[in-house]
Amino acid sequence: MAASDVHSGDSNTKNALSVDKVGVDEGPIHLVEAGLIDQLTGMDWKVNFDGHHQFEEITAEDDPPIGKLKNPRFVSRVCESVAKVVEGHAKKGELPVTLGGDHSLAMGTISGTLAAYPDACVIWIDAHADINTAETTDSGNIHGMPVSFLMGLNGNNNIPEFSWVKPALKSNRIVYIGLRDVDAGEKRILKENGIRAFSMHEVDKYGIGKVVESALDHVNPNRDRPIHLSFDVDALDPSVAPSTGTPVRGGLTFREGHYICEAIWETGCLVALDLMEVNPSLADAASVQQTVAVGCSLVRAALGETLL
Ligand code: NNH
Ligand code: MN
Ligand code: MN
Ligand code: MN
Repeated sequence: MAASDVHSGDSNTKNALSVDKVGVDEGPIHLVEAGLIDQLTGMDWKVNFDGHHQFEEITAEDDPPIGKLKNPRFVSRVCESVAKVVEGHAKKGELPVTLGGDHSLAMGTISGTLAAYPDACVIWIDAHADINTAETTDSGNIHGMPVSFLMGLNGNNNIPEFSWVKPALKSNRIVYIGLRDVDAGEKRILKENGIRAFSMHEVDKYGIGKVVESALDHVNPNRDRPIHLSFDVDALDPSVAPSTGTPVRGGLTFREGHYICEAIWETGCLVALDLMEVNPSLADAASVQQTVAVGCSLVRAALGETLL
């Protein structure tokens, strides 16, 4: 098996401006402490663990909102450095696994993947579409916006702090599975750009097998394009993955989540993986342990662990 590269990062400050998300930076530490690296090594992966990327924090006074965007300089700086790290590993033929941290990091990871593999497609597993723009966002949380930056929907990214983000992701190269909490502005953006999304309604109606097949047919009809899988654990039902910042009921079952990972692995096209939004600070110890165990298990499934 080729080398995989595991690293973790987080783009949330612990300052007062981000109290709503404090703790998500602990997620990667828990995943690693639960033994993820050894588990992958046991599956015959040669794992290069980069360690937990540390970033110089920018204080709240030095990072006031830009428009509605919270912690914009810090988030941008972290994502830009993650983009370089992912690009570097991908160009060496390694498979970067990024543990978050909040989902704004995908702005970095997907930028890195597309720099190494310009024809890559993205499979985004989430309760949310994360495609708000600087204009449509209500929360100002950049983790609700990474796709809009990757697609160049913010007036061609004319917010200077984010000008490094190349609008490299085309609307027909991303597909969503698991959506059930999509803001009104996001619904409009999805429609206007003709972006294919399989909500929980389609999962119920067709079953996960058919949904994954249709999603792949859309972004990767010949199964020859590199795939970046960005998995937000809040796609899973809160009964399966409770320790996350914005749980939404009616989510994917344990098996549906794993099936997605297994089916994408089976294509042989996976080139990068994100596991995001594990937040150990938001629940009791048993819920944290359960969520961390599911997170590790999803990563193993996406990297080829078989049931038989
Ligand atoms: N749509 C909301 C926002 O933009 C919530 C996004 N929250 C997420 N996304 N956890 O995955 O703030
Ligand atoms: Mn790395
Ligand atoms: Mn997300
Ligand atoms: Mn989400």
